Amino acid sequence: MNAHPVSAEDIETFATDGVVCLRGVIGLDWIERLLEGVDHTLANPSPRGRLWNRDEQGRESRYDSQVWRTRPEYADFVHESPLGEIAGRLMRATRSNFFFDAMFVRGPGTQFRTPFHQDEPVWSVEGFQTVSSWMPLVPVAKESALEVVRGSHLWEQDFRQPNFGAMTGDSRDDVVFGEETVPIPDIENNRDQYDILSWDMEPGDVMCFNGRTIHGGSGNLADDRELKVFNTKWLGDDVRVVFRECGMDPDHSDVMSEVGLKPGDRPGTHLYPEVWSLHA
Ligand SMILES: O=C(O)CCC(=O)C(=O)O
Repeated sequence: MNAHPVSAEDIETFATDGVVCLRGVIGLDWIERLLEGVDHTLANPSPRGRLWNRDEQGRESRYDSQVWRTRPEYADFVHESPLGEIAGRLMRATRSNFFFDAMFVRGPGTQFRTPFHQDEPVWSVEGFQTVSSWMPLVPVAKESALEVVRGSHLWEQDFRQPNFGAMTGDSRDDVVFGEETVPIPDIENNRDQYDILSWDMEPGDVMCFNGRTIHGGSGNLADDRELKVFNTKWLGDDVRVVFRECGMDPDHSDVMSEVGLKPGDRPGTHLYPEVWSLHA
């Protein structure tokens, strides 16, 4: 048994592939509490709640974020679950700060898939040591799970990311890259040219990926399957605040400024708490 919740092999896989799927690292008591939280949030969306998609049959894909500041089960999970340490060790960081949460909920049979994209280029921070931990709260089949392009976190080209503001119709999410930027490759229509990974996952499993790893998908659900995902995002030593002219998703520039964080600062304060430290 490992002394730590991740093995040396997991850490190496995360470094080379930009993703690792960890099995059974989150206790089912956490999953039960988070499911209660998600049901509550669905009925009472936060100001960051969005409808991502509603298809002709009325099947919906919903998103919410920063819910950890609305209910204790989420806040407890951020502070007390093993994920802060898991992320810190995967990043080979000396400390791990919580960044934000994102929940993704799709009704039974929903086909809608998230377009392939990278996260870090649209965040209000920049840096290589980041972890996005995609954690299904219900069983999900490989063909309906999030997909990632193996090794894409190491690609040096900066890409024009899809504008999720256009998808939600909400200008607060707008990120509009200049026409001079290089569009992200059309992975969906050229799948055989990419090394795409996804896994059958059970509650308790977590897919951890670098914020620069290209990812997309989910959806494509069987008629009797819904999908509820709670994702937490984590930051390591080299991450700094940045306010991007193209826009940010989610845009934290106002709340960061309110607590005195400015470009170049390492994220901290009660908004981005340090949850794990190698030397603690
Ligand atoms: O689950 C999804 O549909 C999208 C997930 C995603 O983009 C993320 O976790 O950053």
